[in-house]
Amino acid sequence: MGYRVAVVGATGNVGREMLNILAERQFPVDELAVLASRRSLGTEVSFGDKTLTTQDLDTFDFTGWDMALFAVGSEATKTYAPKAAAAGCVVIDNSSLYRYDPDIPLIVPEVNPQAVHDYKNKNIIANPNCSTAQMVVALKPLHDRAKIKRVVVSTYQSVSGSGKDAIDELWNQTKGMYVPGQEVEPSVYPKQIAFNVIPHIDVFMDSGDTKEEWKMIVETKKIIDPSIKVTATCVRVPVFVGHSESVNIETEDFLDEDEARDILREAPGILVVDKRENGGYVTPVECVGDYATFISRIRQDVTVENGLNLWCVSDNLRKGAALNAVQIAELLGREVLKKG
Ligand code: 11C
Repeated sequence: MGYRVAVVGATGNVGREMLNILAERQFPVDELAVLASRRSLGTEVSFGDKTLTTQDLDTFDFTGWDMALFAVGSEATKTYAPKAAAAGCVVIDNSSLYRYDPDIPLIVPEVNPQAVHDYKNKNIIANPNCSTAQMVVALKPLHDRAKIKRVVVSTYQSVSGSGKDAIDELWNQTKGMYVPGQEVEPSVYPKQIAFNVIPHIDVFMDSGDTKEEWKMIVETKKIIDPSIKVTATCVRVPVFVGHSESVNIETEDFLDEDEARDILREAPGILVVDKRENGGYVTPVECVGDYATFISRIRQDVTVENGLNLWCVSDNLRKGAALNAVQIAELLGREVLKKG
Protein backbone atom coordinates (compact mmCIF):
# COMPACT_ATOMS: atom_id res chain seq x y z
CA MET A 1 0.00 0.00 0.00
CA GLY A 2 1.31 3.43 -0.93
CA TYR A 3 0.38 7.08 -0.49
CA ARG A 4 -2.09 9.48 -2.00
CA VAL A 5 0.11 12.44 -2.94
CA ALA A 6 -0.74 15.86 -4.34
CA VAL A 7 1.82 18.10 -6.05
CA VAL A 8 0.72 21.71 -5.85
CA GLY A 9 2.24 23.99 -8.51
CA ALA A 10 2.94 21.03 -10.76
CA THR A 11 3.59 23.11 -13.90
CA GLY A 12 6.45 25.23 -12.45
CA ASN A 13 10.18 24.39 -12.55
CA VAL A 14 10.19 22.96 -9.02
CA GLY A 15 6.81 21.19 -9.35
CA ARG A 16 7.97 19.39 -12.50
CA GLU A 17 11.21 18.37 -10.77
CA MET A 18 9.16 17.02 -7.84
CA LEU A 19 7.26 14.79 -10.28
CA ASN A 20 10.49 13.64 -11.96
CA ILE A 21 12.08 12.80 -8.62
CA LEU A 22 9.00 11.01 -7.21
CA ALA A 23 9.10 8.83 -10.35
CA GLU A 24 12.90 8.35 -10.38
CA ARG A 25 13.00 7.30 -6.72
CA GLN A 26 9.92 5.10 -7.14
CA PHE A 27 8.16 6.82 -4.28
CA PRO A 28 5.26 4.54 -3.28
CA VAL A 29 2.41 6.50 -4.84
CA ASP A 30 -1.06 4.94 -4.97
CA GLU A 31 -2.67 8.03 -6.44
CA LEU A 32 -1.17 11.29 -7.63
CA ALA A 33 -3.01 14.59 -8.08
CA VAL A 34 -1.25 17.38 -9.98
CA LEU A 35 -2.69 20.74 -9.04
CA ALA A 36 -2.27 24.19 -10.52
CA SER A 37 -3.86 27.60 -10.52
CA ARG A 38 -6.74 28.32 -12.95
CA ARG A 39 -4.21 29.95 -15.33
CA SER A 40 -2.40 26.63 -15.91
CA LEU A 41 -5.47 24.43 -15.69
CA GLY A 42 -5.54 21.51 -18.12
CA THR A 43 -1.76 21.71 -18.74
CA GLU A 44 -0.23 18.26 -19.12
CA VAL A 45 2.78 17.20 -17.05
CA SER A 46 4.88 14.03 -17.07
CA PHE A 47 5.16 11.55 -14.26
CA GLY A 48 7.51 8.75 -15.32
CA ASP A 49 6.02 7.42 -18.55
CA LYS A 50 2.56 8.77 -17.74
CA THR A 51 1.04 12.09 -18.73
CA LEU A 52 -1.20 13.73 -16.15
CA THR A 53 -3.57 16.66 -16.54
CA THR A 54 -3.57 19.38 -13.91
CA GLN A 55 -6.60 19.87 -11.70
CA ASP A 56 -7.89 23.07 -10.11
CA LEU A 57 -6.15 23.85 -6.82
CA ASP A 58 -8.96 26.19 -5.85
CA THR A 59 -11.65 23.49 -5.72
CA PHE A 60 -9.51 20.48 -4.76
CA ASP A 61 -10.55 18.62 -1.61
CA PHE A 62 -7.47 17.40 0.32
CA THR A 63 -9.50 15.08 2.57
CA GLY A 64 -8.10 11.54 2.44
CA TRP A 65 -4.80 12.64 0.82
CA ASP A 66 -1.65 11.72 2.80
CA MET A 67 0.78 14.42 1.69
CA ALA A 68 0.85 17.53 -0.46
CA LEU A 69 4.13 18.83 -1.84
CA PHE A 70 3.67 22.58 -2.33
CA ALA A 71 5.78 24.43 -4.93
CA VAL A 72 3.93 27.72 -5.24
CA GLY A 73 4.68 31.21 -3.92
CA SER A 74 3.98 32.33 -0.36
CA GLU A 75 0.67 34.00 -1.28
CA ALA A 76 -0.91 30.86 -2.75
CA THR A 77 0.63 28.78 0.05
CA LYS A 78 -1.03 31.03 2.62
CA THR A 79 -4.41 30.33 1.06
CA TYR A 80 -4.18 26.62 0.33
CA ALA A 81 -1.66 25.03 2.76
CA PRO A 82 -3.83 25.59 5.87
CA LYS A 83 -6.81 24.09 4.00
CA ALA A 84 -4.81 20.97 3.14
CA ALA A 85 -3.37 20.69 6.67
CA ALA A 86 -6.81 21.09 8.26
CA ALA A 87 -8.11 18.31 6.01
CA GLY A 88 -5.49 15.94 7.52
CA CYS A 89 -3.05 16.05 4.60
CA VAL A 90 0.57 16.74 5.66
CA VAL A 91 1.95 19.74 3.77
CA ILE A 92 5.61 19.80 2.70
CA ASP A 93 6.08 23.41 1.70
CA ASN A 94 8.83 24.82 -0.49
CA SER A 95 7.94 28.48 0.06
CA SER A 96 9.46 30.64 2.78
CA LEU A 97 6.08 31.25 4.48
CA TYR A 98 6.39 28.79 7.38
CA ARG A 99 10.16 28.32 7.68
CA TYR A 100 10.63 30.69 10.60
CA ASP A 101 7.58 29.58 12.61
CA PRO A 102 8.99 27.91 15.75
CA ASP A 103 6.17 25.34 15.69
CA ILE A 104 6.96 24.21 12.16
CA PRO A 105 9.95 21.94 11.51
CA LEU A 106 12.43 23.06 8.84
CA ILE A 107 14.07 19.91 7.58
CA VAL A 108 17.05 18.73 5.57
CA PRO A 109 16.84 14.95 6.01
CA GLU A 110 20.61 14.38 6.13
CA VAL A 111 20.92 16.99 8.89
CA ASN A 112 17.91 17.07 11.25
CA PRO A 113 15.64 14.12 10.44
CA GLN A 114 14.51 13.92 14.08
CA ALA A 115 12.51 17.14 13.58
CA VAL A 116 10.02 15.25 11.38
CA HIS A 117 7.98 14.31 14.44
CA ASP A 118 7.15 17.98 15.00
CA TYR A 119 5.05 17.85 11.84
CA LYS A 120 2.08 17.18 14.07
CA ASN A 121 2.12 20.69 15.58
CA LYS A 122 0.49 22.11 12.46
CA ASN A 123 0.54 19.27 9.91
CA ILE A 124 3.10 21.32 7.98
CA ILE A 125 6.83 20.78 7.31
CA ALA A 126 8.95 23.49 5.69
CA ASN A 127 11.64 22.99 3.05
CA PRO A 128 14.60 25.41 3.31
CA ASN A 129 15.92 27.92 0.82
CA CYS A 130 18.12 26.31 -1.84
CA SER A 131 21.33 28.07 -0.86
CA THR A 132 20.87 26.98 2.77
CA ALA A 133 20.03 23.35 1.98
CA GLN A 134 23.27 22.53 0.21
CA MET A 135 25.41 24.43 2.73
CA VAL A 136 23.98 22.72 5.83
CA VAL A 137 24.54 19.27 4.30
CA ALA A 138 28.25 20.16 4.24
CA LEU A 139 28.37 21.95 7.59
CA LYS A 140 26.61 19.34 9.76
CA PRO A 141 29.27 16.58 9.76
CA LEU A 142 32.02 19.16 10.36
CA HIS A 143 30.01 20.70 13.20
CA ASP A 144 29.54 17.27 14.80
CA ARG A 145 33.30 16.76 14.82
CA ALA A 146 34.74 20.21 15.58
CA LYS A 147 31.83 22.55 16.53
CA ILE A 148 31.49 25.35 14.03
CA LYS A 149 31.66 28.85 15.53
CA ARG A 150 31.37 31.05 12.44
CA VAL A 151 30.71 30.73 8.72
CA VAL A 152 31.44 33.29 6.00
CA VAL A 153 29.69 32.31 2.78
CA SER A 154 29.59 33.93 -0.65
CA THR A 155 27.14 32.46 -3.13
CA TYR A 156 27.09 32.27 -6.93
CA GLN A 157 23.42 31.52 -7.61
CA SER A 158 21.90 30.46 -10.91
CA VAL A 159 18.95 32.23 -12.51
CA SER A 160 16.65 29.20 -12.21
CA GLY A 161 16.33 30.20 -8.54
CA SER A 162 14.20 33.12 -9.77
CA GLY A 163 11.92 31.00 -11.99
CA LYS A 164 11.13 30.54 -15.65
CA ASP A 165 11.06 34.23 -16.61
CA ALA A 166 14.59 34.67 -15.31
CA ILE A 167 15.82 31.71 -17.36
CA ASP A 168 14.26 33.34 -20.43
CA GLU A 169 15.80 36.71 -19.53
CA LEU A 170 19.31 35.26 -19.37
CA TRP A 171 18.81 33.33 -22.62
CA ASN A 172 17.28 36.21 -24.59
CA GLN A 173 19.63 38.84 -23.20
CA THR A 174 22.66 36.69 -24.06
CA LYS A 175 21.43 36.11 -27.65
CA GLY A 176 20.38 39.76 -27.96
CA MET A 177 23.93 40.96 -27.24
CA TYR A 178 24.98 39.65 -30.66
CA VAL A 179 22.07 40.97 -32.73
CA PRO A 180 21.86 44.74 -33.20
CA GLY A 181 18.33 45.97 -32.39
CA GLN A 182 17.45 42.84 -30.36
CA GLU A 183 19.02 43.88 -27.08
CA VAL A 184 16.88 42.82 -24.09
CA GLU A 185 16.46 45.27 -21.23
CA PRO A 186 16.52 43.88 -17.65
CA SER A 187 13.06 43.09 -16.37
CA VAL A 188 13.24 40.22 -13.83
CA TYR A 189 16.57 41.54 -12.51
CA PRO A 190 17.42 45.15 -11.66
CA LYS A 191 20.53 45.03 -13.87
CA GLN A 192 21.77 43.10 -16.90
CA ILE A 193 22.41 39.45 -15.98
CA ALA A 194 24.04 38.27 -19.25
CA PHE A 195 27.84 38.47 -18.93
CA ASN A 196 27.43 40.10 -15.53
CA VAL A 197 27.01 39.31 -11.80
CA ILE A 198 24.51 40.97 -9.47
CA PRO A 199 25.15 41.16 -5.69
CA HIS A 200 21.47 41.29 -4.85
CA ILE A 201 18.98 38.42 -4.32
CA ASP A 202 15.52 39.07 -2.84
CA VAL A 203 14.63 42.34 -1.08
CA PHE A 204 16.88 44.56 1.02
CA MET A 205 16.45 44.46 4.81
CA ASP A 206 17.10 47.30 7.27
CA SER A 207 20.45 45.72 8.25
CA GLY A 208 21.74 46.10 4.68
CA ASP A 209 21.65 42.33 4.18
CA THR A 210 19.32 41.04 1.51
CA LYS A 211 16.53 38.64 2.49
CA GLU A 212 18.41 35.77 0.76
CA GLU A 213 21.41 36.46 3.01
CA TRP A 214 19.15 36.70 6.08
CA LYS A 215 17.54 33.35 5.15
CA MET A 216 20.94 31.63 5.08
CA ILE A 217 21.73 32.98 8.56
CA VAL A 218 18.40 32.19 10.22
CA GLU A 219 17.78 28.83 8.51
CA THR A 220 21.28 27.48 9.31
CA LYS A 221 20.69 28.28 12.99
CA LYS A 222 17.26 26.61 12.97
CA ILE A 223 18.43 23.47 11.14
CA ILE A 224 21.81 22.85 12.79
CA ASP A 225 22.54 24.96 15.87
CA PRO A 226 21.51 28.48 16.94
CA SER A 227 25.03 29.13 18.21
CA ILE A 228 26.57 29.11 14.71
CA LYS A 229 27.26 32.65 13.47
CA VAL A 230 26.77 33.08 9.73
CA THR A 231 27.48 36.03 7.49
CA ALA A 232 26.53 35.77 3.81
CA THR A 233 26.86 37.64 0.53
CA CYS A 234 24.46 36.27 -2.10
CA VAL A 235 25.20 36.93 -5.75
CA ARG A 236 23.28 36.09 -8.93
CA VAL A 237 25.45 34.82 -11.78
CA PRO A 238 24.67 34.04 -15.44
CA VAL A 239 24.33 30.28 -14.93
CA PHE A 240 21.06 28.48 -15.73
CA VAL A 241 21.04 25.75 -13.05
CA GLY A 242 23.31 25.02 -10.07
CA HIS A 243 24.20 27.19 -7.11
CA SER A 244 27.83 27.44 -5.99
CA GLU A 245 29.14 28.64 -2.65
CA SER A 246 32.52 29.59 -1.29
CA VAL A 247 32.34 28.66 2.39
CA ASN A 248 34.83 29.74 5.07
CA ILE A 249 34.43 27.92 8.38
CA GLU A 250 35.88 28.61 11.84
CA THR A 251 35.67 25.78 14.33
CA GLU A 252 36.10 25.49 18.09
CA ASP A 253 38.41 22.44 17.80
CA PHE A 254 41.18 22.07 15.26
CA LEU A 255 40.16 20.11 12.17
CA ASP A 256 42.84 19.10 9.72
CA GLU A 257 41.94 19.45 6.01
CA ASP A 258 42.57 15.74 5.37
CA GLU A 259 40.31 14.71 8.21
CA ALA A 260 37.66 17.18 7.00
CA ARG A 261 37.87 15.60 3.53
CA ASP A 262 37.48 12.10 5.02
CA ILE A 263 34.50 13.21 7.14
CA LEU A 264 32.80 14.78 4.13
CA ARG A 265 33.48 11.67 1.99
CA GLU A 266 31.56 9.58 4.53
CA ALA A 267 28.73 12.07 5.05
CA PRO A 268 25.25 11.44 3.60
CA GLY A 269 24.28 13.40 0.49
CA ILE A 270 27.83 14.54 -0.27
CA LEU A 271 30.23 13.71 -3.08
CA VAL A 272 33.77 14.97 -2.62
CA VAL A 273 35.61 15.84 -5.84
CA ASP A 274 38.82 17.43 -4.68
CA LYS A 275 41.91 16.89 -6.77
CA ARG A 276 44.46 19.66 -6.67
CA GLU A 277 44.89 19.76 -10.44
CA ASN A 278 43.28 21.37 -13.49
CA GLY A 279 39.58 20.50 -13.48
CA GLY A 280 39.79 18.55 -10.22
CA TYR A 281 36.72 20.28 -8.77
CA VAL A 282 33.01 20.53 -9.59
CA THR A 283 31.33 23.42 -11.42
CA PRO A 284 27.57 24.00 -11.69
CA VAL A 285 27.12 22.58 -15.21
CA GLU A 286 28.37 19.21 -13.94
CA CYS A 287 25.92 19.04 -11.04
CA VAL A 288 22.70 19.54 -13.06
CA GLY A 289 20.26 16.65 -12.64
CA ASP A 290 22.28 15.13 -9.79
CA TYR A 291 21.15 14.52 -6.22
CA ALA A 292 24.46 15.17 -4.49
CA THR A 293 25.93 18.22 -2.87
CA PHE A 294 29.44 18.35 -4.36
CA ILE A 295 32.36 19.55 -2.26
CA SER A 296 35.68 20.62 -3.73
CA ARG A 297 38.67 22.85 -2.82
CA ILE A 298 38.83 21.68 0.83
CA ARG A 299 41.78 23.43 2.43
CA GLN A 300 43.03 24.95 5.65
CA ASP A 301 42.48 28.66 6.25
CA VAL A 302 45.65 29.52 8.11
CA THR A 303 44.66 33.13 8.78
CA VAL A 304 42.58 32.07 11.81
CA GLU A 305 43.23 29.55 14.57
CA ASN A 306 40.93 26.77 13.33
CA GLY A 307 39.85 27.59 9.79
CA LEU A 308 38.75 25.69 6.70
CA ASN A 309 37.68 26.72 3.21
CA LEU A 310 35.57 24.74 0.79
CA TRP A 311 33.60 25.03 -2.45
CA CYS A 312 30.06 23.65 -2.45
CA VAL A 313 27.93 23.10 -5.59
CA SER A 314 24.48 21.57 -6.03
CA ASP A 315 21.48 21.53 -8.37
CA ASN A 316 19.29 24.20 -6.79
CA LEU A 317 16.09 22.76 -8.29
CA ARG A 318 16.91 19.34 -6.83
CA LYS A 319 18.72 19.33 -3.46
CA GLY A 320 17.76 22.98 -3.10
CA ALA A 321 14.06 22.35 -3.62
CA ALA A 322 12.35 19.31 -5.18
CA LEU A 323 14.71 16.55 -4.05
CA ASN A 324 14.77 17.80 -0.47
CA ALA A 325 10.94 17.92 -0.46
CA VAL A 326 10.73 14.34 -1.76
CA GLN A 327 13.34 13.23 0.81
CA ILE A 328 11.12 14.79 3.51
CA ALA A 329 8.16 12.85 2.10
CA GLU A 330 10.23 9.65 2.25
CA LEU A 331 11.26 10.44 5.83
CA LEU A 332 7.67 11.17 6.84
CA GLY A 333 6.57 7.91 5.27
CA ARG A 334 9.36 5.89 6.88
CA GLU A 335 9.18 7.40 10.39
CA VAL A 336 5.57 8.44 10.82
CA LEU A 337 2.95 7.34 8.29
CA LYS A 338 4.53 3.91 7.62
CA LYS A 339 2.40 2.89 4.68
CA GLY A 340 4.86 2.39 1.83
C1 11C B 1 17.08 32.09 -5.43
N1 11C B 1 17.20 30.94 -3.33
O1 11C B 1 18.04 31.46 -5.86
C2 11C B 1 16.33 31.65 -4.22
C3 11C B 1 15.13 30.87 -4.67
O2 11C B 1 13.16 31.19 -0.37
O3 11C B 1 12.75 29.41 -1.49
C4 11C B 1 14.33 30.23 -3.57
C5 11C B 1 13.68 31.22 -2.65
C6 11C B 1 13.16 30.56 -1.42
O4 11C B 1 16.66 33.11 -5.96
